[in-house]
Amino acid sequence: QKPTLAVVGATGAVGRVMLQILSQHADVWGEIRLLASPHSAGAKLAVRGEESEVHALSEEALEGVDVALFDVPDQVAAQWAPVAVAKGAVVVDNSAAFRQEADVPLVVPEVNPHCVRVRPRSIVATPNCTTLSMIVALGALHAEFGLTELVVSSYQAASGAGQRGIDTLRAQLSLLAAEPDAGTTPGGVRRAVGDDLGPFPAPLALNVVPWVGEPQDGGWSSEELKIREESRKILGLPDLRVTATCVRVPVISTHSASVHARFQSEVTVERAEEILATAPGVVLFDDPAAGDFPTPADVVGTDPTWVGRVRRSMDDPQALELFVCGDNLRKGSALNTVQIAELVASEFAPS
Ligand code: 11C
Repeated sequence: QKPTLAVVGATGAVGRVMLQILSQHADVWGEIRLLASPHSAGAKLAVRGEESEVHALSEEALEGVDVALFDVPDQVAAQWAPVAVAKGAVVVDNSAAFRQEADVPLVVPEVNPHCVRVRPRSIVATPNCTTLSMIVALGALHAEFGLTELVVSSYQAASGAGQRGIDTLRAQLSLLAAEPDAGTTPGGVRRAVGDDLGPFPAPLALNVVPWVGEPQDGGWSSEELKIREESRKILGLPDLRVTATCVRVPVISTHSASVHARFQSEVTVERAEEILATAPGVVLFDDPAAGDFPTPADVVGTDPTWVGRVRRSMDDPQALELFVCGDNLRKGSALNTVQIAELVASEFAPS
């Protein structure tokens, strides 16, 4: 019998992409049950070509579930993942609630698939979308060269902040379209978009905002610390030097990052490009003279991590500079979660 899957948070921006991916991948599931908060109960969503009703998350609704994908706020995951586990499910959680717990593996199937089998709490965590937009490419380079340091600047899309982030950016863009001079005077963009900034701390349209997440000690943001801690855990490098600056840009979906990666010994662009060109889940797209480099406009809706602008640092033969793009709703969240669930499903022997 094929395992029963629950999608918890099915109506959110990520949940809907999960349903698309489940409809596109080889079908390893029996029942797929859609769950969400009570106010979304009764909605109908398509999965595997059929309309399916969304039910309210409850203990009864988790009865008989073998694998549960969670895409809900941290506090909801912290409350409900243990309930799903108590009902017998393996939980694959896309929130930050469990990522740094020592007895919860943090898994990227192209990098550390073996970790999925060691899950003493029956919870497997999937990383933040910004970590995921670069870690598959970096994992491949690490396997060859041995990573010692990362310096990352992110360019994060509005959809990282969910449907509200997308709606806010679209509303600001339409307000600004009627104010052609708004971007030419101090405060002009702020006046045009008004006081409701949605989930962002500054206007996002016609702007870049050097802040993502919550304030942490030392002036860092929670997003910057997640990149550091998650990269260390996934790569199994607890002392990896990591510095990140996270920036929100007016893109609907697809996070990008500029990455300075330093290795244990000298690197060549030729070898790095061979590795990237053959690494599963990575596309090397790097011919700037021909206009070939990844951009969110081209990458959105695709699964791989796209890498371009590969250069050896001019002042450090042990370091590479890269520009990476990855769709934060696909590999950045929904796809990685589904891939992990499929690894778990492969443990269910056919009867
Ligand atoms: C953003 N990366 O772009 C964040 C969203 O820990 O899963 C995802 C937060 C997380 O705003």
